[in-house]
Amino acid sequence: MSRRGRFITLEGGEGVGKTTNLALVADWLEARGLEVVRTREPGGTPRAEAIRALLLDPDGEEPLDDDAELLLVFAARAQHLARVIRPALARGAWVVSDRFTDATFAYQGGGRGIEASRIAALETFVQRGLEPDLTLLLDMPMGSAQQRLEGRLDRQGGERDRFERERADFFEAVRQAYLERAAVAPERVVVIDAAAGLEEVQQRLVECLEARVAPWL
Ligand code: Z5A
Repeated sequence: MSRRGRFITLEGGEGVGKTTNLALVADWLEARGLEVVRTREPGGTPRAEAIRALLLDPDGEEPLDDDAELLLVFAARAQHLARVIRPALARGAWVVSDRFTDATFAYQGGGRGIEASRIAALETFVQRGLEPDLTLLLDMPMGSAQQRLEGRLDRQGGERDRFERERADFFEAVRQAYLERAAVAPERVVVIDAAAGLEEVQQRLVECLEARVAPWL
């Protein structure tokens, strides 16, 4: 009987290096002969990416209601689970996702102030017990992450999305909510200090993969 693949997520506030380091994690797994699916949330399928566009579109005359935002996040997740994550895990592939439900507890819970019990109810409904095997939480003070983001916006251009337009206290609440999630689930969530230079952060990530993932292989 083939074994179910494993599910790894990268989490953290904006600009902490999730996208950059997802490549390192996926490459590390592929180098060990595993099939790896690289994906992201919100998104990961064409319909879920369409929902992502709705979520990130800056508010115009009609601001997006907080509950509507929460339901859209989970609608995208249901589609992503059905079309990408569950089939991949079932065939024995490993899935590495840039964000998953910890982001909902952090942004919609910590940032928007929605009660955790309402988010947990949707988590149960949509995920039916599926959760990541390992979550790498890249953590750094908000100001430094904002500077990285500014640097990228300066280099690549583009407008700030709906979330990037939020105020400093929103991002501080997001960071604290992430750290609280890590504190209650230390067996799943590993906090990585992401404030160091890229080389050092990646060395810490590799050490974590050696310690936590290598024993599963
Ligand atoms: N959202 C939500 O509200 N609820 C949910 O449930 C989910 C998501 C799943 C889009 O996510 C939004 O969706 C997000 C929350 C919301 N809000 N925002 N904003 P996203 O993941 O696509 O957005 P993001 O967090 O803004 O991603 P990002 O801007 O791509 O950041 P990142 O992936 O963490 O960082 P990066 O692109 O890898 O790195 C940023 C820059 O820093 C880049 O130039 C790198 O070269 C540089 N970098 C990276 N690491 C380092 C180090 N160590 N030193 C120096 N420079 C570095």
